[in-house]
Amino acid sequence: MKDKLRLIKETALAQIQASDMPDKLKDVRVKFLGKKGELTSVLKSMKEVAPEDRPKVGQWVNEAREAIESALDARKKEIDAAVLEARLKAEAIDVSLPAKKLSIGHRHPNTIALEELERVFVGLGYEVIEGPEIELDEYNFTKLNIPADHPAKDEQDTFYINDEILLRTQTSPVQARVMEKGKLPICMISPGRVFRSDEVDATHSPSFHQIEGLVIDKNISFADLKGTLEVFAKEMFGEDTKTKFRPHHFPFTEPSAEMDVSCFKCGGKGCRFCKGSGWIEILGCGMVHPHVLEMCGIDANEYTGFAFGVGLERIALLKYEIDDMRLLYENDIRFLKQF
Ligand code: 2NM
Repeated sequence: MKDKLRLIKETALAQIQASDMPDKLKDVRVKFLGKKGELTSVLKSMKEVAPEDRPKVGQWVNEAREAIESALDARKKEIDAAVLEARLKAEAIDVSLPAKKLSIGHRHPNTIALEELERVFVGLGYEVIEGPEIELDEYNFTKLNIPADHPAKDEQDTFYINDEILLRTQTSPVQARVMEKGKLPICMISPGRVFRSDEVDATHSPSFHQIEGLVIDKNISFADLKGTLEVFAKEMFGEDTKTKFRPHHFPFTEPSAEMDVSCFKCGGKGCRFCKGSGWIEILGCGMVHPHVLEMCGIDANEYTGFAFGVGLERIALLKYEIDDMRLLYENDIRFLKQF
């Protein structure tokens, strides 16, 4: 019996030493000390031992168990230490490696141009007011003196959701809504996304951005319009910029005009940039049509006003000398970062 126990103990100790992972060690523990383990089976066979020998044999079994247990504990400590060591090695941080660069993006040229333009008009006392991109036909067209048979209302030009609802083709419905509220005077710009059913090319997109301005008060004249837009042109394109107003037609203004600025590339002499003319077309404007004032609940005998509309992309393309509008929508950071 003594020999058998010694053999068990020595086998166990050898297997403990040979274990190099916590799982293997656990298997050894089960194999020798578990319920069906080898040492336990010796205890179970105690009835075959003569009664007077039992205390002695019991003591041997206990000694063997204690030896195996303390060997298991010692080996476990060694294995845990080795596993930890290996993990620390594997997870070591090389503090000399360069840090990952944080990419913080860049303001879009549209945004830069918009903020510049807002800075000018907010400086002149204008409020910035936004409104819905999905509009009623009534606000987008009717109240702006665009009658049912006007070509701008053609399905070719406008995205209709149904007979009454559409994607706004301009931001003037925002201004119609403000006029209708009846709080006067009004001095506002409304920037935002507008939609027209256009084919994509270098100068067209079905979705682009506009900034429209509106001033309404007593005694507002075309002189106020000219003076205001002249200040805007100089602030936006440089102190030496000249302006020119050409007669035009818009349904919501009368009289109406388009404003050109002297070419900021050649100073007006004529170059490739201004296609030899020395002038660059910038915006549309005019005195708000009395029909529009009346349809929006303003007494046209007492109040007058001017309005203007600027295409944001057009300004951004000009200012940053970009020759294709599609570049503005590709969101390529290498392109956007240049401005
Ligand atoms: C333009 C040109 C001329 C305009 C008119 C109005 C309103 F609401 F007062 F009728 N807002 N914007 C206007 C006038 C817009 O864009 C080229």
